[in-house]
Amino acid sequence: MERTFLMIKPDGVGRNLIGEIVKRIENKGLKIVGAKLMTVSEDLAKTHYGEHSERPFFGELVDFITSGPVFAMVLEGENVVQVGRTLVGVTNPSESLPGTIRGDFGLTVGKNIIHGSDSVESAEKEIALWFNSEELVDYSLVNSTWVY
Ligand code: FUP
Repeated sequence: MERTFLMIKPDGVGRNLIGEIVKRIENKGLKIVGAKLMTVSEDLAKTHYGEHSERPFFGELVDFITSGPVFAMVLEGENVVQVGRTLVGVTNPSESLPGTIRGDFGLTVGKNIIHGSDSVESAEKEIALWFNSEELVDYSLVNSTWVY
């Protein structure tokens, strides 16, 4: 089964949006197989956003993501990378449609509430970067017959 990585950023955690976002994930029928509240080291932030290291906003991005706790999650489900991105919305919250997490709760690109892996390949890399294998739980949902 496909897996993806989602991370509620310091603005989402600081605005008490963990429950609201987890509710949307559960309502959609996705399975949370790992989750943790954590602070992000500068090293982890720089590795996670490595592809943006030459961009002018990189310093601010690293400062922001290390500024307070994040809520990191691994989700499992059919086509979950794409479904996760659909729930999250597009990068700029001002262009993200109502009904998406960024569209409903965000205003500026620098503080866009949540991260979601953008491909199966980056999901695999990000899960390995953020979670140890023993932090990921293998179990069945009660309603899995209906969801899958
Ligand atoms: P996304 O995959 O939607 O998170 O978007 P990107 O990987 O393109 O960008 C990663 C993060 O960089 C965004 F969440 C916010 C930040 N960013 C800016 O601050 N300014 C920009 O112009 C683009 C991205």
